[in-house]
Amino acid sequence: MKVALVGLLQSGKSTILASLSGKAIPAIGSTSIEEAIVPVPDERFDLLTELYEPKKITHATIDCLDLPGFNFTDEHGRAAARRLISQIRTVELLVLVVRAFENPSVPPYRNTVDPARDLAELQTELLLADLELVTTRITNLEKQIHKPTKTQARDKAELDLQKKLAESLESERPISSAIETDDEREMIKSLGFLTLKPFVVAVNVGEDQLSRKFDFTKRVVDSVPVITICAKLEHELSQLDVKSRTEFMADLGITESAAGKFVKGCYSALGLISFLTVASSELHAWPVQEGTAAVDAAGKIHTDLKRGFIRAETFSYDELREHGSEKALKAAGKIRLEGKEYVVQDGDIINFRFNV
Ligand SMILES: Nc1nc2c(ncn2[C@@H]2O[C@H](COP(=O)(O)OP(=O)(O)OP(=O)(O)O)[C@@H](O)[C@H]2O)c(=O)[nH]1
Ligand SMILES: [Mg+2]
Repeated sequence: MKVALVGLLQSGKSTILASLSGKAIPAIGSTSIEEAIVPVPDERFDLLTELYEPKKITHATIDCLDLPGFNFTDEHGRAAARRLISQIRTVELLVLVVRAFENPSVPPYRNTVDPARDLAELQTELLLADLELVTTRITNLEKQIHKPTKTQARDKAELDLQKKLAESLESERPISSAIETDDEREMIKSLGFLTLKPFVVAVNVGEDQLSRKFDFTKRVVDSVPVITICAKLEHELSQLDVKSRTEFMADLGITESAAGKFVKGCYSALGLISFLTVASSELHAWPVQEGTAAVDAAGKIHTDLKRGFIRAETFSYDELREHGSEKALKAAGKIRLEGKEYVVQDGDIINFRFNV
């Protein structure tokens, strides 16, 4: 899964990512896109490791792009931002990072710290970037439809759709709100519209604002996850050993790590859940779309498992914890043999039986 951290100048993107990935923070003013892998923390791994003593543990991972901050206050900055934006059209999810922290040594964007305004500006710029793409596409299609090509009917349909999208963007509504059918979605899939992508808002708060709540209802709908992270603090925490970190977090009243919040936000925006396997002495977490059938989940692991799928031997993590061991679960009749169509649930522990 690929996500991009985008935000205005010095909103704390690189510090957030460094605290999640352990990678060093790139120098301020860096103009290149950095990439870092964030391991997905899974609290279920602790008990499973204790019970199964796996030789290998494989976390799911999120591939994160860290973009240089956008600066829309002058032409040079706008051009640079446009170039960067064109490079993130293939990511699946955007994390919009906005600054809420005060720091006298880091001058704020447009001279004041205002996360709601910054979020609005970011969203408007994403809309404008999409509008530019739609406009170009309309110009091309208008020429194209006069040629008697095989795709003429399709091109005409797409032209109508692009005009509808232009209208939506011009009235400041994202493409996601204008798409009505799967067919429409399919028609524009390859263009990578930014305002069609799911997104998460990450508010970078100061050390003294850890429990501050933000209301962005005018800018985002309820289903958009809003997470708050204190990048500076989290980065300091990430440098500590596990014991000191746990103590420190307890002292500060932090109940969930930044990585936990970040990953939950991304999974929720993308509609992902994870199932687990403990086969061949390897503990492995697998992210899948909510609603995935067992046979397709098997295919995530290997095509052979999908092709030769017989049954999914399944139990839930919660029941395992409750009963204490797989043996006790078996005795209680809690291990199910599910078929191809079974809808995989978050925390299912699955052993696929297959035959090829
Ligand atoms: N006080 C405080 N300072 C922070 C926080 N997060 C980031 N900073 C500081 O803000 C500056 C910018 O942080 P970065 O993480 O480099 O921000 P960025 O968004 O990656 O910056 P660009 O890529 O240059 O746009 C650094 O000096 C950080 O130390 C925070 O939560 N609190
Ligand atoms: Mg940066």
